[in-house]
Parts: sequence; structure tokens; C-alpha cells
Amino acid sequence: MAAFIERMGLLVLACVSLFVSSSVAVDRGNFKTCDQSAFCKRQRALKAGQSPYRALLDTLELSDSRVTLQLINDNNKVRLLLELYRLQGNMTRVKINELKPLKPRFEVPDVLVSDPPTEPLSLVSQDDNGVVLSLGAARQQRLIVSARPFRLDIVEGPEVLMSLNSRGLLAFEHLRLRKDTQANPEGAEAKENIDGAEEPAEVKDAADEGAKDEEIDGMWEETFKSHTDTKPNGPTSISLDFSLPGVEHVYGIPEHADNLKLKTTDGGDPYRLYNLDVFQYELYNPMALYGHVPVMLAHNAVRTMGLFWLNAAETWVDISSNTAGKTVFGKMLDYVQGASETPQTDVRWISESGIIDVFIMLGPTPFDVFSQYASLTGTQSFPPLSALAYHQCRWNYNDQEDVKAVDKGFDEHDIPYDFIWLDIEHTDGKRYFTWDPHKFPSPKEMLQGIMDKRRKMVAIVDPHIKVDSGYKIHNAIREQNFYIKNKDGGDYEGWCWPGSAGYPDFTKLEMRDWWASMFDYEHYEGAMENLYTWNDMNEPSVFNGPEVTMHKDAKHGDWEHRDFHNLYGFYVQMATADGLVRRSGGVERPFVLTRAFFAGSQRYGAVWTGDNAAEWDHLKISIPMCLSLGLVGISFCGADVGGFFKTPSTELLVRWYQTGAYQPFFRAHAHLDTPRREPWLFGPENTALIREAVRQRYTLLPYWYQQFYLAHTTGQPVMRPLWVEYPKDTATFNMDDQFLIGKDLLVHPVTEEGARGVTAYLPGHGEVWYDVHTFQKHNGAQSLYIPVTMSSIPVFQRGGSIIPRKLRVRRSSTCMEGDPYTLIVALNTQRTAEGELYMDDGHTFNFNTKKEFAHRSLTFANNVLSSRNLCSDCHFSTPSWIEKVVILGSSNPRQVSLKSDGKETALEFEFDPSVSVLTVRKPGVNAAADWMIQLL
Ligand code: NBV
Repeated sequence: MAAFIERMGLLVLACVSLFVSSSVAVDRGNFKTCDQSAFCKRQRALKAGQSPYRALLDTLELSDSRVTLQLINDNNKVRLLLELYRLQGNMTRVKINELKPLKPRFEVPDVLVSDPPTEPLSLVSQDDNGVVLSLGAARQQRLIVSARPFRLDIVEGPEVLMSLNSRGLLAFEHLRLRKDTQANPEGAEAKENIDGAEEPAEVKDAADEGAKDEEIDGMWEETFKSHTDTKPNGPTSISLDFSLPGVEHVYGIPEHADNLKLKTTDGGDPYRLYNLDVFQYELYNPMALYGHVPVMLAHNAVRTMGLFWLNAAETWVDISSNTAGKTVFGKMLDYVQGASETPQTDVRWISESGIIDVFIMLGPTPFDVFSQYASLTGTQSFPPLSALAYHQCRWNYNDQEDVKAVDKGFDEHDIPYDFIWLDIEHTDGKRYFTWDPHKFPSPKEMLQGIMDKRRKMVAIVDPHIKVDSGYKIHNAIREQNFYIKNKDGGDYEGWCWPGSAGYPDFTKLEMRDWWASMFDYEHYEGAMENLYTWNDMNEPSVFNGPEVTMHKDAKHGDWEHRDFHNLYGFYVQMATADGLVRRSGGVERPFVLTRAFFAGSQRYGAVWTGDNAAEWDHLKISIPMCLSLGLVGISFCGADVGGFFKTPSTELLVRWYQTGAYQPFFRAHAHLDTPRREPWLFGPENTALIREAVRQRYTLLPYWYQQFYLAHTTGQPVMRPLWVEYPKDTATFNMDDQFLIGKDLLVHPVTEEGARGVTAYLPGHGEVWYDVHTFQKHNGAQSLYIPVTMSSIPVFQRGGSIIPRKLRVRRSSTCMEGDPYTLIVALNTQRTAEGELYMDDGHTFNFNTKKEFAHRSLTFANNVLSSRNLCSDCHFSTPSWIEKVVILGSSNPRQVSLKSDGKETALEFEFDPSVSVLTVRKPGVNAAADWMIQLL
């Protein structure tokens, strides 16, 4: 049997390989369209403007922080319970559930960091038409509940910010008994359509023929390809529409391989949010990918808002706009012609099960929305500094010798790297937590060799567990009854890399605890403290399952997989990260990469955009894909550098390194069947170009680290679209071929084949930007044509900023720990600048638990650059000192002096009048000390 399974595994691999050599294209037939997803089809068939829901105003109950009100569906008399909360920080929560469900409906656990703190709500007025509630006097915000049809408007002063159910698309499929069951012999409800209205004649006829109506609607059973989803609970879907007056730009709801600005979905499929292993995904479409975050941002020049739809079931989002297709050269046609219809975007969320639980984040600035969302789901975990450096991966490094040779190759070619990765072939027959005894006979020796170079390794641990009575992980899971169950109560088994596999039920706390304990050194044989983890295939991927994933009627205790689906990967990463923390006694920060994710996944590590391809368009799409993730809290994002499938041209590979060097998670990766691509295999010229790109990353690590500290403490994205920093500049609203890192670095990577130049937009009236390589100064608020060669990476530093760098690049980031800093001070037109410098040990939680860090504020004003402490109770000593200060846009001083420790010393300096750059040499002060440098 085992041999048979092995053979099948090889067969799968062979099929995969065949695919790889042919052209890259998703097999769309494997994945559902909305029309093929019964609940989506039913919901989408509803017409706007016919809401059967009415608010029963006499049921209104108001406590200090909560308003409840019943809604009735006038067609079927089913009542819903509406709960309204005002949350601290300018948010409103709207929950809608059945008033008396036959049994509890699923509410998503573990995603919110706590019960969101509320603020008082008060009643302003009430009459037969509705209720007006005050959301606090400060902003003059009100919540208007209209009774017939039910509708909610959130209003600030005279302005409607958002309306719910204004198109009447609230639809709630109440739990019901199947008509052919004893308990409901009349079968009255089976003839209803989604909102309880009479079925159209054709459907009724079908119903009369027997139980066929149920097949037509897919309410109690649904078949896709060869898979039948038995639906013991029948139809359970929910939907609600939101109107956004004045909004033309919406963003978010990753992960889709599409532009940053979301498109309207009229006439096509809605954006789908259902975690799936999509083999060879296509670009520029709304198909679901590996992970999803049900958060959307709405933006215009005066306000940014967010919607967080807390539901982990299969979800579809429709977007329509009254201005879609009416623009000419970016301008509204109506405006051009003088007619003025207020632009409006309408969105509609549809989920298969659960309840409506939506958080409305009212901004008003983009950064307010980031902190509002962070207060709900937490912030980006603070990674070890080395995880921000360069990662070398491929499926697979063959054996220990190979690992050694690659490691040596980096030294020989003077290219730094921090992590080398091992894919599934390192295991003993795809049994995770084990090592292939022939290829990796002495993992500790290998890890020690890497550690001696102050480098690290990542090994993959997937959540499909080989069904094999000789495999102790499987036995332990089975014994503890930790596997997900199939609909009949047995352990769910699916086909994946190891052959037949079980899937641990990560939704159970005890299971996650046990999983975490498997990372202890006594359990994970061969592991050492420089071994970190990669969770792949955690959508979960099931080769022989419907849409390559788990059957929705599989069971997690009393709940169906249907309810939990989009949360599975989130839990896998959570438990794995916990394991890495626990093995170090709670001291070390973990690093875990995941492919599947959900809202809140930012708390557990990094994500990547899965199996992309070595094509120019895939390089381009890496920008909007990571930008979208950053907007919804997941900053630590990257795409496989070089492209996973296919073989990049040398030009594409170099350009990808140059782009990846400026994206948060920087890892080269390649498919098993592609030729080797270590950076030195493309001739000395290209090796030099790649070396330079990687070295640029290393010089900027202090800035990256500081941005991640900021993301961790505030929820701000690290990689940002321009509109976030320039929210009034409409020219930035559609941009996704360039981006900011923090607020001070603008990157416009070269993503076109054979490019001779790029046109970058430098934002900000009255601002200036400096080319980081030539120090040339450019004015803001202009599009700038930049000629490029193969060595160009167009990057600009904002005038008014100070960026710390470490210019002595070594083997790995850890080797650069105590190295000195160079400060790049870029002056604005007022001749001022500011920045920060954050330092800690780079890998433990001591920055948090013991306040062992230094956080310096750097300012330049009145010809004085000074460093001052930003935190009152932190302490950290570092051997690092300031070795150079480069002032861009400077004048030529007569003298430069340093004041530190009560002493004043004259400093050497050099002025380059051609670019107005002043270089101050060897201030020599400790990086954590107070000091001032004065230009006289
Ligand atoms: O584990 C093998 C690969 C991995 O290299 C890749 O990064 C993942 O996204 N994995 C998918 C499974 C096979 C893909 C064809």
C-alpha cells in the first residue's frame, strides 16, 4: 500500500511537472464561478429595491452601549435581531442574527484581539418612521434606522457617510428543517426563495415534481464536478449591501491577483474570498487565491473609511459604481459635461453561513482606519531583524552537501543572505518534523554549519499529515482524536503530498497546544534554534477535494468546515508561531511564513503570494498584491523572486531582485523542475547586478526594522500606496506601479522588459525628493521620466526625512549587528528634516518584556542635527556608533561641530556643490546617546 501511495505521489508530481513545462494558465474549470456556487447564485438573483425587511420599532432596547431591535421579513415572518454598538475609536459594529435560530449560528472566534470596548449610544429621536441615535457629540455622528424598508444610515453633520441595506439586498437564509423530514411535513419553507418571497412559476413547478427544487437551488445539496456537498443545515447564506456616497475608490479584500483599486464586478463575477490552492493562477481577475482578509477601504479626497466583514465562510463581494466607465482621461465625464451626479460606490457582501457581523471604521484618515482595524485584530508581529534580510529558497535544496555548497556560493560571490530554505523533499517521505535519512542524515551538523556563519534555515511543515501507523505525529493526532472529521464522523482523509493524509483540527485549542509542543527540541529531532518554519498548503489544499480543498461538510466538532474554512490557515500559523516561541521559553520572536491567511494573521508572521510565474506581469502584480495586504494589516508580504513556475529570462530575474529588494519579505524561490537559479549562475555582470540589489537591501535594514517596529506598535502598513500619504492627491488613487516604504522612501521598480526608462510620480506640492543613488533633487507633484539601465532601481528619499543605514554589508544581517550607522538627512525646502532610529537585540521579546530597546528621534532644524531619546523607560546599550552623516540639499558650512557628553569637537566634512551634498565624517558618537551636530 505504502509503495502504491508513493507511486501516486510521484504521479501527482509528474502531472505537476508536465504542466510546468507547458504554458502557465489556471484550469478555471476546477474553481466555481458565482453561478456555480449555489448560495452566490441565489443571492445574486435577488433584485435591488425589494427589501422585505422592516424594523419593529417597538422592540427597540437601548442600554448604555448597545441598541437592539428586531427586524421582520414580511414575506416569511422570520425575525432577525439587529445589534448596534458604538465602539471606541470611531467605529460602529452592526450585528444581525436570527432572533430565534433553530440552533446557534457560527460566530468567528479568535480573530478579534479582545471584546472591542464600547462607547455610549443615545437616543436622539424616535417616531413611526424610525429612530435616530447619537454616536457621540464630538463628531455630530448619527445612526438613522429607517423602519420600512429597514435601512441604516451613518451620518456626520449633514453628510451621509454610508448606508446599509439602502438597496434592499439584506438577505438572511434562516435555519430551517428540510421539507421531507418528519418535523416539517408540510414542507412550507422549501418553496420559499431566499428572502421568503414566492418562487417564480418554473421553480414552483419543479418543486411540485418532488424534491427537485432543492437540487435546482442547491439548498440542501450541491454538486460540483464529482463532489457533492451534503448540506445538513440547508441554506444558511447571508448578504448585505453598503452604499458609499462620494466614493469612487475602494481597495483591499485581498488576496486577488489584480490591481490595487478594486474594479466593478457588474457583468462579471464578484471578488471571491475562499482560501484555495489555485494552481498556476491567472492575473487581473477576481478569482479566489490562497488567503483572504474581508476588509475593504473606501477613500476619497476628504475621507477614508473601512468595512470589516467578520465571516470566515466562502464569501463573494460585488462592487458597482455609478461612475464606472464614465471617465475620460481619468476625469468624470459627467463633470466634464457639466452634469453632476455624486459619485457613489455600492458594495455587497455575500457569505455562505454564519451571521452578519460588520465593523464600520469611520476613519476619517487612512491612518485612523489602520489604527481602528489594528485595535480589532492586532498589529503585525515584530519579526526578528534577520527575517527582513534576504532569503534563499528553492524546491528543493537536494541534500546537506547542496545546502553547504549554496551557502558557500554566497560567500564566494560576496552576496549576503540570512536564511536558506528547505522545501518538502527534505522530509522522510513527506512526514513533516522528520528529515530524509539519506539526504539529510545529520541536520544538526548542517544547522550548526549555518549557525557558524550567523545564518539561519527554514524548513517546511505542512498541515497534511501522512496516514501511516509508523509515523508518530500521525499516531499522536489520531490517538488524541485531533483530526478533522468527515461528515460521517470518521477521520477526514484527503490526498496530498504524502499520499493519504489527515488534517489536524487546528480550530481546537488543545490541538494547537499539542502542535506547538511538537516544535520543542525534544520532539522535533534535528531542530536547533536557528531553524524556523514555513506553513504551506494550509488553505487547506486537498488534491482530491472539491476545488482542491476540504469538503465543506467535514466537521470541526459540532461546526462544519464550511463555517471555519477561511480560518484554517490562520490557526495553522498561530499554532506554529506559538511553538517557536514556546521552544525558546517565551524569549525568542518566531518567524513563520504562511500561504493561507485571514484577518488577524498579521499577528503570527509573514505571507507570500504563492505560486506565481516567471513572467513580467507576475512581477508587476507583486506590487498591488502586497499593497492590498498592507492596507488590511498584513505588512510582511512578498512574492517569489524570479517567479515560481517557469524560467525567468536573466533580465526578468535581475529586475525581480531589484524589485524584491524593496518589498517587505524578500525571498527567491523556484519550482522543482526549473533550472537552478542561484544568483551567480548568470554570468559575472548579472551576478554583480543581483549582488548590488541584495546589498542595497542590507544597507537599508535599519530603516526596514524601524518600519516594522512602527507597524507592530501602530498598525501602519510598511509598504504603502501613495494615496495613504497623499490622501488628497487624486493623481495617486489608481497608482500601483510604484509605492512607498514607510513615508520616506518612494520606489518605482522597473517591471517592463527592455525598459529604457520609467515615469515615476513624485507627490507633494512644495516637496522635494532625492534620488538615493545620485542625490539629485526633484520637485514634488510631478511625473518624472527617469532613464534606466540594467543597474537602475529608481528610489527616492523624501525631503524632510532622515533615514538610518548601515553601509558595511557583511555575510548576514546578524554579522552587521554592532556595525555603525550612516544617517542620510534629506532636507526639505524649509531646510528641516526628521526621522527615527530604533534599535534592540534584533531577535527576542525583551524589547517588550524588559523595555530593552533604544528609540531615538533625529531632527535637523536651524542647521543643527540632534538625536534625542523618544522613550522614557527604555534602556539599551549598543556598540554601534554614527560613522557618517550625509546631508542632501545642504549648503556649504564653514565648520561642523559635534556636541556630546558636555564636549564639543570639530568634525571633518566635505561638500559636493554639484549636488549640494555635505558629508560629515566620523562623528563617532554612540548611536544610543544624546548628541548634536551643528553646521556653522
Ligand atoms: O512544497 C512545494 C511547493 C512550494 O515550493 C511552493 O512554494 C508552494 O506554494 N508547494 C506550493 C506545493 C506544490 C506546488 C506545485
